[in-house]
Amino acid sequence: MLHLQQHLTLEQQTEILKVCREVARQSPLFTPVMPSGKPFNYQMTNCGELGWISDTKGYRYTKKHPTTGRVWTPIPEIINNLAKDLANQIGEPDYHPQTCLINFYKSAGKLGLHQDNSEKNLKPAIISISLGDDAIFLIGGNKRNAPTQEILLKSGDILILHGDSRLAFHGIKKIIPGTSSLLKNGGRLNLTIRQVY
Ligand code: MD6
Ligand code: FE
Repeated sequence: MLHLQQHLTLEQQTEILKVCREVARQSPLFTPVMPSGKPFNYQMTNCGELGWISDTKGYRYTKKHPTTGRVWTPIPEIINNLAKDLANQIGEPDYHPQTCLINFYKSAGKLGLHQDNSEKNLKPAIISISLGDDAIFLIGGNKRNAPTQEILLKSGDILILHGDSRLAFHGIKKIIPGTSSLLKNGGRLNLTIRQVY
C-alpha cells in the first residue's frame, strides 16, 4: 500500500472538486443498496466507460447510470492524467483508467470492511483520492478477520492499493466533521480510479 500524504495542492483539490460536481450534474449521486437490500451509508456516482454499482442483484460494473439510464460521462482529464502518472510511477506504465467511483460521505458516513474484487483483472492498482473532511481508514490483510490498522486520510491524500495490498480488506470507520473547508457544507469525497479488465 502506498499513502502519499497531502500529495495534491489546494489548487488541484479545488479543480478535482469542480469536475466532480460536473460529473454529478450529468450522473446524479444516489444511495446504493447492498445485495441484502440494506442501504449504504454514503452516496455515489461514477464516471468512465464503466461504473460500479450495487443493488439487490449484486455488485457489478455497468455502462449506464442506474436511474437516468444514460451512459456515464468520461473521466475528466485532470483525474485521468493524475492516475496514469501515479500508475507509471509505481511500475504500471500500461495502466488504463476505465472507471472512477465517486463516494460522498456526510458526517455520519461510513463503509464496512470490504475487499475490492468486482474487477475482471485484479492486478492493476486502485488509486484513491480523498477530498474534504478527514476520515479514519481501516486496512487489514487478505482475510476479513486479520488485524486492522487505522490510517488518517486527509484532503489531498492519495492511497494506492497495489501488489500484495490490492486485495486487502479495508473500510471507512469514521468521518471527522469540521476538519476541512474544501467542501462548503462539509463531508468527504473519495474517488477510486480503476482499470477493470
Ligand atoms: C474511501 N475507499 O476511502 C473508500 N477501495 O472512502 C475504498 O474503498 C478504497 O480507498 C479500494 C482502494 C482504495 C480505496
Ligand atoms: Fe474499497
